[in-house]
Amino acid sequence: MSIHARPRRLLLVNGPNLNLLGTREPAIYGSTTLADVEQVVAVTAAEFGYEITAVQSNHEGVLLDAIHEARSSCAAVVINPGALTHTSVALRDALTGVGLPVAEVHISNVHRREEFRSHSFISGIADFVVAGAGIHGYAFAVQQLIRTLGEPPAP
Ligand code: CA2
Repeated sequence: MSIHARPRRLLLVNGPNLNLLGTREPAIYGSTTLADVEQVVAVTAAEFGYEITAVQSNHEGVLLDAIHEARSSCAAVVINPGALTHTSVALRDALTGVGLPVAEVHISNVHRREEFRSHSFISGIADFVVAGAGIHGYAFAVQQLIRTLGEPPAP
């Protein structure tokens, strides 16, 4: 049992191309921007007394490094891995490696789109998955993660 208190901070990870939110494909991803997403997550976390560290990158290694750093600085991870969802064993291994609770979020309903989007390398190690709820999915993910942080681990 660690003597250190768990940090009241969440890591928000957005993967490749999510910096384009609000600029194209509004029928799929809506018209809100990445800044809106980060704001929603920060406000929701603040309601529970949590702060956030937000990272978006189009480079997989940057995301891996941010996840590794979260091991000591954050209590849980909210991640929309973008297309890396469907390709990245490295991202899955990084999340498993740090051992923090993980919420996987997708803005669109990946199961109603091309078949290749239905497979996720992340879902099998995530605590839960939210898909198709737009950016509200991020707010739900924060609420649910913080709820479970207050509970003892499942047997
Ligand atoms: O639905 C999601 O949140 C996704 O993670 C978004 C990824 C996609 O590859 C996943 O299958 C599902 C793509 C993010 C790209 O976002 C854009 C936003 C606006 C314009 C172009 C891309």
